[in-house]
Amino acid sequence: MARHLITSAIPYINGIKHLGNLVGSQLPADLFARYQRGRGHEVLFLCATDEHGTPAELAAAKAGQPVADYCAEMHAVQADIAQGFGLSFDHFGRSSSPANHALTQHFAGKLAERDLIREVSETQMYSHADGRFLPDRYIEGTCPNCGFDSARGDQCDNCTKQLDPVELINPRSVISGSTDLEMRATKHLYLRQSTMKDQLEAWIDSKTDWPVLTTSIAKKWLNDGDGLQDRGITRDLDWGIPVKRGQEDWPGMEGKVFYVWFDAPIEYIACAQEWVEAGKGQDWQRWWRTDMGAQDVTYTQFMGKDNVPFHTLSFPATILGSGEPWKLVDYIKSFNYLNYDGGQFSTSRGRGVFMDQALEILPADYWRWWLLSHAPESSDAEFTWDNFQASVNKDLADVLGNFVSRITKFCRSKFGETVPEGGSWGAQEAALMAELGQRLRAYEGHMEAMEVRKSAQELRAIWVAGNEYLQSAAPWSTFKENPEQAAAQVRMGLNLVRLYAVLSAPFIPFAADRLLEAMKCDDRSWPGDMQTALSALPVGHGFEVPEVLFAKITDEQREEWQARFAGQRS
Ligand code: B3M
Ligand code: ZN
Repeated sequence: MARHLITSAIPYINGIKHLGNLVGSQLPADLFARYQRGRGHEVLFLCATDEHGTPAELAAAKAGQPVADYCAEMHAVQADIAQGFGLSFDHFGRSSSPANHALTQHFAGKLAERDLIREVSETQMYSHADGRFLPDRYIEGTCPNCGFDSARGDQCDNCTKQLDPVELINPRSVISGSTDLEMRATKHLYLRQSTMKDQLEAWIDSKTDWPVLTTSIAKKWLNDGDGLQDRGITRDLDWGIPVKRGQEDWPGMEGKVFYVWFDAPIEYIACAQEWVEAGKGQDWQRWWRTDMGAQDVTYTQFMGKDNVPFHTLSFPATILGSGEPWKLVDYIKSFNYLNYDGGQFSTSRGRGVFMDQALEILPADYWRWWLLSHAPESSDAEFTWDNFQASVNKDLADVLGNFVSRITKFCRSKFGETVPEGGSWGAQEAALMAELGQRLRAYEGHMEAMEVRKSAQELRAIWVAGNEYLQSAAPWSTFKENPEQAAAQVRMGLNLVRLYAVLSAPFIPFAADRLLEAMKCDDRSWPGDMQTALSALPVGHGFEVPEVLFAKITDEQREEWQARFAGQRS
């Protein structure tokens, strides 16, 4: 049994995420976690809300709430929606947890001991109109790298470059819009990641199996211009983790907090501690400390491409720099963007479908299937309502749903709701099993490699094979001359339903549960040998015809939703 530590990028607390966010991290991470559990491996799958920094402060101010209250409320909202989507986190933590406070301060202390932090007296943007410093997202302007006119102080969303607010051209305050800004003196801590450049580069270079999307972004920031830059890891904000060296105060840093991107990845570790504190598990060190059991853990991270620099450079610099035996990531699966109906999803403009709205109109599995089978892996992808309707109706309703309905209903009408006796399997069944065996190995290969789209295609081909078998075996015709043989064919069909439930569960877990329930079976064991896997439901085993598994999306629905989600979420 292998051990898999899996983390998804932790979503910002500032509101409900859209489907583009979902498919870029949490959903594929869930697919992988469910698959590895299905294979019988030990999995710890962690996610959390990212509660610090300017996104949290700005959103709380907009909601007119104290930021701590806002975060507590939104955490519960996000946890609930995650559950609605079947995201099977072992724990959904909070980056504002006491565990993360302590651990973040611990890392800062270790880095300081090892001379990897320097204090810098610098000037920062101060807004007269707002009476405060404007770090990160409190400031917007034109990107000095690509010219995008709404780059934020900490990062350009267009070209992913990590920025410093003072680098922006034509800067303005996000709070008041004021351009009456002044450079004022303040003191901050910098992580000396430039001194770790060679070490980080050697590490990235050793990851020859990583997606090019991941390594190319890392290499770009390692080698572009003057190479890897030291990063400011503190901010003049009220909300966040107070700057300390371990448990000691840090002279000159009073009233300052750590930068959100310093503490957010540390939450991956703290989340495992929260998981233990919540009574859900024991021994978090076994997953995170290579001196305490984590040496045989495989650690995989999932994220959108804009998060890659922090995970390939800054966080590894923190971990390696500490000199302590923390587990480093083994594989980073990153994603491009999902666009929405001819434009971009936009949280600020309410454009696109958000997670709560998606669940209001259709069951989670419809979304899971479309999103995963169209995951933006090799390039950006686009959601359109036509495409969504076509995929759901064809793949889920016509192929899988129709198969299940035909075979179970036919059995009920001729043999009753039990697996029928008689006849035996011949050449046709042997050919089907050979094809399924081959396709299954391909499916496993793609899932292991986290090739999400290819996995979906293979799964669909597995469903199609069953449909084609049913079509050509045609038990409804066979029955007239040879009811015994028809019984054998029906036995195959019913066992395929169980097999499909097991294989499809990582993609469409709710439908899989309903199928197993209808087949009155809790045997979820992953198939090895096909003959055995397709004999799990023996002669005489009772079942029930399930309710319609997937309803088709009508043209009226499609048009209504397209209009409804064109913009302006209230
Ligand atoms: N919250 C950005 C995002 O949601 C950020 C990820 C943190 S991962 C440690 O895209
Ligand atoms: Zn840019």
